[in-house]
Amino acid sequence: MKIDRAEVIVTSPDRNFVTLKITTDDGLTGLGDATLNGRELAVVAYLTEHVVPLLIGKDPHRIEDTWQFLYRSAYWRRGPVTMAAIAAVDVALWDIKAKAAGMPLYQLLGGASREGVLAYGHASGKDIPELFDSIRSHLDQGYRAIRVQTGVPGLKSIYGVASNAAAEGNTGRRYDYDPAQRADLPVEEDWDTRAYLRHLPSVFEAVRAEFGPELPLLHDGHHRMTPIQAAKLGKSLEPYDLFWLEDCTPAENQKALRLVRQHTTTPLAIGEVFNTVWDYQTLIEEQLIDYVRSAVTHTGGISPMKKILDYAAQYQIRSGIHGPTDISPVGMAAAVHLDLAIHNFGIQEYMKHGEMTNEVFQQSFTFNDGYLHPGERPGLGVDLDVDAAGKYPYQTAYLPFNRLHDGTVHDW
Ligand code: EZ4
Ligand code: CO
Repeated sequence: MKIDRAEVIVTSPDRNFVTLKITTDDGLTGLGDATLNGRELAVVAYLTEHVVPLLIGKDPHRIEDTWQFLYRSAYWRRGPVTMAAIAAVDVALWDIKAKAAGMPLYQLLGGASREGVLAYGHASGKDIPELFDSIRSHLDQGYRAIRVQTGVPGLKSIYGVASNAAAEGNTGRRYDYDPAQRADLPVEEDWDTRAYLRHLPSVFEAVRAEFGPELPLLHDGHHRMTPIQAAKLGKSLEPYDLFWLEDCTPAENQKALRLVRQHTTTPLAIGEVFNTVWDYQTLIEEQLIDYVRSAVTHTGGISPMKKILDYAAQYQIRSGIHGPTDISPVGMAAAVHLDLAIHNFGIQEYMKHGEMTNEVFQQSFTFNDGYLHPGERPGLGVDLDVDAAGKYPYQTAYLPFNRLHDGTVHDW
């Protein structure tokens, strides 16, 4: 079997997605997600200009060799653009191999280690009543684990709070709230860490009082704190028994987590912006985190994710694979197959995609009673309708950014 062609499909149903489709000479197709939110076209160029020409005529079964060749022959290693491009190839080749074997992909990764994959959803509100409504609506949808984000008094617009998100871009053009933040320029939000640190414990106190001690609750700090601020937050949230506190610091400085860890037993999750095992080396070896947050889509695909998670397992660190809506259904399916197969599964982030996205990507994975399952179709179990994709052309999309009240740019 040989790779006959590889196409890069860009589409924007609800939001932008970049998909690699590899077709073999005997007609098998494989899909890989290459979506890098806000920098989509950089990955498109990397794939079409530099990767696709190298794939034609190659044996699609040689997944590891292809991965090593793309990683090492580039000379310029790592980085989100490179690793998203390699991930798309890796996942598409796993899709082809599993279809050739006539098995769902998780069977090739060792088979099921569980019946289903516990997923968490994103509840949010600008204030406590709105947050409670959102939690109730998630519970009604079947979610059994919930991420909690709220507005902070004094701040206009804040990460993770749907109804509070900036409705106006910097262009003067008005946008209805677009969860994909498709905008011609980045939207400016405001931030004040001290106000956030004062407010958040009272939110979790209210949520525990209303919803009881059992429900797993998560929170995302979105890289905004210094190590000592993160330590303080972890400590002040201990009475509310979080499942995890995510991205408490910008974790490029892995050693900073030593300080956080010394001060709190709140479990820590890090890594959605990481792209190789090297980003985790100190965090895993020194057991400074509890959950690995990488996305299959941004970390070079299923092959390296399996290695990172096997390494983490030696230290009793579990998976918490990134799964916001900017991971396409193809990237989600890859994550869910891996989640089902590995022993050290922790939890899977899952926000439902919109109707237009589901029209473009037909999926076999299911969400029932709080658990995801990849389904039993051979391969990943996702098809892409090229005609439907063509109806939704790419739209410029920048992520928002933060400024402090004195105008200083801050981590978003
Ligand atoms: O902000 O994927 O935990 N989830 C997250 C996400 C990220 C987006 C950025 O593209 O932090 O919502
Ligand atoms: Co996050």
